[in-house]
Amino acid sequence: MSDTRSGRLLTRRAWLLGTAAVTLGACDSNRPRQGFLGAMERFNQRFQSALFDPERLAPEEPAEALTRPGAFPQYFVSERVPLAPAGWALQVGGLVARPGVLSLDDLRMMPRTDYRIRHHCVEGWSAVASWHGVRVSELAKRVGADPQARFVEFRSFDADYFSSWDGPSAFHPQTILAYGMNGELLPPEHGAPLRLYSGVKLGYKMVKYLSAVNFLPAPTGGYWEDRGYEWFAGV
Ligand SMILES: Nc1nc2c(c(=O)[nH]1)N[C@H]1C(S)=C(S)[C@@H](COP(=O)(O)O)O[C@H]1N2
Ligand SMILES: [Mo]
Repeated sequence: MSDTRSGRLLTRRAWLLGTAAVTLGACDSNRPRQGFLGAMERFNQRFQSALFDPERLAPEEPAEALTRPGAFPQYFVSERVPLAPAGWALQVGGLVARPGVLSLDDLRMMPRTDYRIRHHCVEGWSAVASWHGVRVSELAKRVGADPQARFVEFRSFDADYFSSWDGPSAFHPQTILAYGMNGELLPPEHGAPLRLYSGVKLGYKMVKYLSAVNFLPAPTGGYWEDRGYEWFAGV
């Protein structure tokens, strides 16, 4: 999704939401958290969390299914491709025994996970790429995340884009901090130097251009989530 098109997107999403959407004004994106729709959203979140199976894997796609180079859509809320600040490192904090910063090399020395899966954007498109990186669960181990930290927040240097996740989805074996795409270094258009990727969430939950990961006792919303989009957003 791109910010300039959010009005149209919310309208389209409003149709998808059906009657509940009547109160979801495209220009009044804070409303959905209140009243009836807010209650529905909380019910829906609990329902989806309860149904979530942490063992279920998104299917691997065959090599032939790869979206051809250049055809994988690119989204960022900034006007131009966000470029990592000089001396970039990932800040890790929250309820952890060892807060601090990790360089890309630190992350690349950790166990690597690879997969080729399908991406699902709420706008209706999908595409296939292979991704590699380090599991969020590995990062949690490395920094000594407290079991009380049942949520993980991912922040970026792309404007104020961020998202917070439920623990079971964040610690799923297919949820990674990706530094590679299609066998190469992650390109700037797709979130360099580091992005979140996963088989269990819709596109907007997978924060690109990561700057920080925080292990938290409560959720903090997100860029699109705060504009009326579903918080759980499982695929
Ligand atoms: N920082 C940041 N992360 C983001 C977005 C964004 O605008 N900024 N867009 C999200 C959306 S809506 C999707 S579908 C995917 C798109 O990833 P891609 O650009 O690699 O296709 O990134 C997600 N992560
Ligand atoms: Mo998206």
